[in-house]
Amino acid sequence: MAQVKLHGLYGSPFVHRVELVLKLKGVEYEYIEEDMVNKSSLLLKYNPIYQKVPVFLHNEKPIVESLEIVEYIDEIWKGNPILPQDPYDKAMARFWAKFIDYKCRSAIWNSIWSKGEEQEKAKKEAGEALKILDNELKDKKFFGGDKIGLADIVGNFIAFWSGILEEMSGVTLITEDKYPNLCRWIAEYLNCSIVKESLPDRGIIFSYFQARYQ
Ligand SMILES: N[C@@H](CCC(=O)N[C@@H](CS)C(=O)NCC(=O)O)C(=O)O
Repeated sequence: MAQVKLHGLYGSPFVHRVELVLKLKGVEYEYIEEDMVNKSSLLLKYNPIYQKVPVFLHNEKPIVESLEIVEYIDEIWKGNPILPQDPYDKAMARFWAKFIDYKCRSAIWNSIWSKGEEQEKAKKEAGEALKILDNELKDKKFFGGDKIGLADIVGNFIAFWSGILEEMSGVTLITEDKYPNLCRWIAEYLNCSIVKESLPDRGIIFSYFQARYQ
């Protein structure tokens, strides 16, 4: 039987991406919680370049970076595919996943954690990116169509972590009146039983960010 291990960190949206895909595909795995203050020698050995989690091991072979891991899992375990077969649709799915990861996530993050002029700039950037996502979802249940796909999994940050950060900081970004399709998507996504099962505890994440914010 294949040996599958995941080095992770409770509450990490990147780790959660991998856990969700493993659950969607019914792959059993061993989970190893890492301590970011005192990184294990195995984490440093498997991910010497970035020294970050998630680190995924398949028969002792390490793979790092959540997007690469998620695509690898999708190729190895074919059931419940998260990427379409058609090359064009696949390219589009990757495009939206990267747009969410690099544009939206960082703009939302900077809107919360920066101050003054920098914060205003980040909020404007986040607003524009979220509008694009809202438009993309106007005729779709999920970014992946009728079922969860790569961009939905990468969007976990918007669906779960953003709301916590907004509430904790008092910075409002995602509202029903501005982004009705995105809000509908958030509700659909969070309502999926497999997503609910694998998300961390909201209260714990809230307290963690609150302590960091003060
Ligand atoms: N681009 C990476 C980001 C992973 C990442 O930032 N992981 C954080 C935990 S949420 C981490 O390991 N941080 C440790 C550090 O920065 O030292 C991915 O997609 O996997």
